[in-house]
Amino acid sequence: MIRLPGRAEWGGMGKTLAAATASVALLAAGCGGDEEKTSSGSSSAGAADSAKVEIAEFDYAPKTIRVKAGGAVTFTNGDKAPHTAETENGAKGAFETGDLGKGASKKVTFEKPGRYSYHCAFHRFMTGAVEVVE
Ligand SMILES: [Cu+2]
Repeated sequence: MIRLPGRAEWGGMGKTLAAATASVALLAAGCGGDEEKTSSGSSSAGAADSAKVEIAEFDYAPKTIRVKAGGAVTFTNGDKAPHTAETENGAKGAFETGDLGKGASKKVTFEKPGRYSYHCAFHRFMTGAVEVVE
């Protein structure tokens, strides 16, 4: 009979711990959802009709660029090394700038909303994304 309260106490603690873990998980899930809502909500308002991506030191800046549907992104290479910006073969909304030498630029128009991940054909570690919003 003396052990019973002890057991009950442990049971209670277990429950508390489980509840705490559950609420942490909920909190994390809630945060992710909110963040996504916030970013997509503010994205269309902040998106421009045209945007620029500068290529320098084997990187795209900014890494993710946002434009309105029907808008254009101009890719300009500031490196001595040639670069491209292109999607995977067969990707939805595929595009490619072709080889860009130093100082060269290419304007790409995006008609359909979506996220277009791209990379450099010569340097696969160079990656970026264009987000096209309504
Ligand atoms: Cu490159």
